[in-house]
Amino acid sequence: MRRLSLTTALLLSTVTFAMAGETPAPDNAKAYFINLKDGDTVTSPVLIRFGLSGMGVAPSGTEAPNTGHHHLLIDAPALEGDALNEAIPVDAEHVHFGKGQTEASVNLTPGKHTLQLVLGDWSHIPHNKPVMSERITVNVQATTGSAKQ
Ligand SMILES: [Cu+2]
Repeated sequence: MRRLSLTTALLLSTVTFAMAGETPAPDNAKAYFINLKDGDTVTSPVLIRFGLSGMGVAPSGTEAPNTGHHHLLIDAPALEGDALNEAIPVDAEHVHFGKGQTEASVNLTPGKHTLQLVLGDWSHIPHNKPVMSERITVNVQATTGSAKQ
C-alpha cells in the first residue's frame, strides 16, 4: 500500500516536470540582467550584461553538467508549453550567444522593447526547470544622431 502510493507520487512528479527540456538545472539557478531593470530608459546601442548564478556558462555544443549559454529574447512572446522542450529559435527576436558571451551591445529602435534572458543547454533547449530572467521593458530614447547633446 505504502509502496504503491510512493510509485504513484513518482509517476505524477515525472509527468509534472515533463514540460521542459531534459537537461536538469539546479533549483537555485537564476538568470538576470546585471545592469538593467524593468522600466529603465536607455539609448541604443545598449550594452546588456547577462547574469547567471548557480550555474556556469559554456559554449553551445559543450555538454557539461549545470552549464548553458545565454539567449536574449527581444520583443518575443514568453517561451511556454512545447517551446520549452524545443531548441530556442534563431531569428531577430531570439539571439543566441553560443560562444559563451556574457554581455552584448544591442541595437534597438526608439520606443519600448521587452527583454528576457533564457538559458539554453548545449543543444539550445531550455533546462528543466527553465532558467529565465524576469521579462523587462526598457524605453529606448530617440537620439538625433549628432553629438550636440
Ligand atoms: Cu542557443
